Amino acid sequence: MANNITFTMLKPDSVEKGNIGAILEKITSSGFRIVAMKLTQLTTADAEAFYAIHKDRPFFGDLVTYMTRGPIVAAILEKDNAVEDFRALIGATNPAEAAEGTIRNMFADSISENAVHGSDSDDNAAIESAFHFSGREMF
Ligand code: IDP
Ligand code: MG
Repeated sequence: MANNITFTMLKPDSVEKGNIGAILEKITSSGFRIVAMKLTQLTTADAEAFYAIHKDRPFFGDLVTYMTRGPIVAAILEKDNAVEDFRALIGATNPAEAAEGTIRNMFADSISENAVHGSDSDDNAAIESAFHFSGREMF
């Protein structure tokens, strides 16, 4: 797939805190076009599959509990160099290390509850987009 799409989730803490609008504004004003978007909730099986790469990490159980405890906003975003530019926009996994003005710096509370997901490669952007959306939900 071309290097112009990435996949994001506004995680349950962002929805709970009423930050959907503010985070989407930051994303679109940074030049990302919304290709697909929905409010949805992960099942335990969904979260375990989505984060399967982390299944042996000590935080895996807490991660699945966190990611399934309430609705999320899932979206596909388009921009040149989307994966790398979006990772720069969200900042480091640990918000304490995220640069000033990044989404995690502004909206995240901790390394575990860090507001947003961003794909880490073009391959994963394609896999994660297909996990959440059918072709007819993409515009
Ligand atoms: P990323 O979201 O920045 O790509 P990953 O290392 O892929 O970070 O981890 C996936 C998610 O798992 C993180 O966004 C965070 O919610 C959680 N996580 C990562 N590392 C830790 C940790 O050390 N403690 C608790 N939760 C963590
Ligand atoms: Mg990751």
